Amino acid sequence: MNPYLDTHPEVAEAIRSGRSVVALERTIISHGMPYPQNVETALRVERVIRNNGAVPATIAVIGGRLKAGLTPEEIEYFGKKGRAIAKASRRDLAMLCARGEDGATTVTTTMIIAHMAGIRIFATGGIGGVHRGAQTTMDISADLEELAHTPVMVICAGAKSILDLGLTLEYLETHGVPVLGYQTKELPAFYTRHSGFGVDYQVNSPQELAQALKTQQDLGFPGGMLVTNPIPEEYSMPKDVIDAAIDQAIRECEEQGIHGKDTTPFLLARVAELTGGDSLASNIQLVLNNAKLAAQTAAAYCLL
Ligand code: PSU
Ligand code: MN
Repeated sequence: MNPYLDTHPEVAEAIRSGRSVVALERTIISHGMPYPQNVETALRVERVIRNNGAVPATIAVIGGRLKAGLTPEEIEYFGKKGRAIAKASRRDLAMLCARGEDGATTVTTTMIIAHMAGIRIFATGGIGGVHRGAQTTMDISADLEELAHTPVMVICAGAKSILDLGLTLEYLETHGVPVLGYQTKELPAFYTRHSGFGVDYQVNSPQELAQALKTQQDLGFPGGMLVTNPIPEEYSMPKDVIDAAIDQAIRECEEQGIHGKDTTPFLLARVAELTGGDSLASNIQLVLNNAKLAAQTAAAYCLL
């Protein structure tokens, strides 16, 4: 067992007894929404996981400890601190542990901690990818590299077109990460169901997803799988509204000279501000939708 890992007793017991567990990303609480809505949403996502037969393991770094599963008090603590808690990617984990600090995990670090704890399936909102203009900035999210190396299935709503979606797919192909579309052949773009890009395979049931994961593991492949689950039709946003907000946010990002680890949080916050409450409501709905599919897939995995 990793000396820096604290697995919540309920999560540890579920893993020991072969019950289904779903990991959740802390950024959903810290960086996506204001308090107290972030805490309410985090607890609601955990309830959806439970209602679909799995145990939730929300992941974070608290006081230099890698947490797989949080208590309601810890979720409250994180929600209150909000953006004051630093975004923690792979390169940050050793320093946070060494200094005993807090960190809000990204997709990358959630995958790392989930894998340490023995959790195979993880539900989130959107993943990082190849940024527009990466030809010169070399800004490519560590999420893609982690998907290539760490055997966790990530269930998301696709990627936002703050990224270059075409290059993101190319990168995943080069690194051998299968991109699966849940009941769709088209890569969803988070707020909208459409991107114009195709996925590698359409998969139609949680059972099929569970079988795909099991097979990849039986083959001894080291990496993960990316499942893209389109936002439910009734919550999807008009593509032109989102595209206009994203274009403006990217312009402002360039004008203000924002770069490095601050780029993604800046773009996400700006798009949310520009589109107001609509995008927040959509965001919550797609996370709930992904949590449900992840729990159903985890339950199906346990039966294999
Ligand atoms: N994209 C989204 N929502 C998110 C993120 C990206 O649509 O919440 C967050 C995730 O935590 C993701 C991280 O892992 O940003 C990627 O950051 P970067 O591009 O700096 O690697
Ligand atoms: Mn980056």
